[in-house]
Amino acid sequence: MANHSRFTPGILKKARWHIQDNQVTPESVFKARRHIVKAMGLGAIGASISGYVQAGLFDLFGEQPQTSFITTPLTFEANARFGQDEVRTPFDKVTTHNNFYEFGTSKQDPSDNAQQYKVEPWQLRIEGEVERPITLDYQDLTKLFPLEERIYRLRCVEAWSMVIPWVGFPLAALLKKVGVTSKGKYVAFETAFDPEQMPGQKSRLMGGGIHYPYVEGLTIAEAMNELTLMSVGLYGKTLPPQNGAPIRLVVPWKYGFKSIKSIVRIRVMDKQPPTSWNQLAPHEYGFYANVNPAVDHPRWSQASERRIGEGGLFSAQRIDTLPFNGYSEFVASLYEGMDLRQFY
Ligand SMILES: Nc1nc2c(c(=O)[nH]1)N[C@H]1C(S)=C(S)[C@@H](COP(=O)(O)O)O[C@H]1N2
Ligand SMILES: [Mo]
Repeated sequence: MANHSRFTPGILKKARWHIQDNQVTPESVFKARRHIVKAMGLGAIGASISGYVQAGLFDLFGEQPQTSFITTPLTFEANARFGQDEVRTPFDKVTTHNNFYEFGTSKQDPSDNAQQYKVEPWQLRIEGEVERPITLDYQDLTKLFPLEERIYRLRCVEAWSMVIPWVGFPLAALLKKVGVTSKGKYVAFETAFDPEQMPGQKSRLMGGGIHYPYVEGLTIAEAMNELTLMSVGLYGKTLPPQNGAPIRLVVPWKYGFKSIKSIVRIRVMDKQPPTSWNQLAPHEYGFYANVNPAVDHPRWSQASERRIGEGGLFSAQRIDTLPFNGYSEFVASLYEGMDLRQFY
């Protein structure tokens, strides 16, 4: 993928996405907040307190509420299960170091070019091998299912990683609502196609050669796994456009390119759907794309990764990459008996 990022578009530079200081949640605030929660005897952060209490703690530090459509209290229970203790990548890194080729191929392009992206009205259609196909409107995305925070590692195939507190609901909840038929073996996802708003879809150069719309897919077992999240927010707020507003997939044990952004269509199918990076470079990017330190990318090692934290990209800490990105206990059984070198 790195090789496809060599073009610097140099056009359509709009004002940089501006984050006011009082809207940033720096790591120091989280550490202090954690301290206070402990001092108050509330136990591990997130394990036992509601979103409202957390919001109250934010207020203690004088943070301004940011426009957000997430108005219901979040639950935090899942974090105790999935590893809540890792240091979160700061908000400003999560929202300015992105891959979203519809808005350009450099890491800064999405935050520079996606700010005007209109997500309302939005329609997300769920169809195919389902008993009750539905179309969700913008409001439904944050109102139809209870929302949880899920602090997950995100491991990009380019060998960098982050820790991101997503907000969302399990994809399984949505699939149960529509009812998968006995023929449903795979789930296909499709990003919005809107070249007027997405400059990368207009210019082959700016869009990195991907054939749009961007498409992705999972097996039905992967889609139903408890880790698989439909995300509508991060850091407790509505998803910024560069991170895939208004709704994107998050599959934490797979390379980041599986976590498709700004989804308009989910189709349950009887056969394996095509996927964008596999179409572009099939020998480099497979359908499964499970994080695997033992299987190198043809052009670079996957044994370690740069964890993006407080400092600049080049001060990022290099750490070992874990099989299934550290989520083996939840997902390894899905691939029992499979040769992960062949099904990369
Ligand atoms: N539609 C679409 N979805 C996408 C991409 C993209 O270019 N277009 N990039 C993927 C890649 S390579 C990664 S690493 C993640 C990055 O998510 P983030 O920018 O929110 O960290 O989004 C994935 N989803
Ligand atoms: Mo990625």
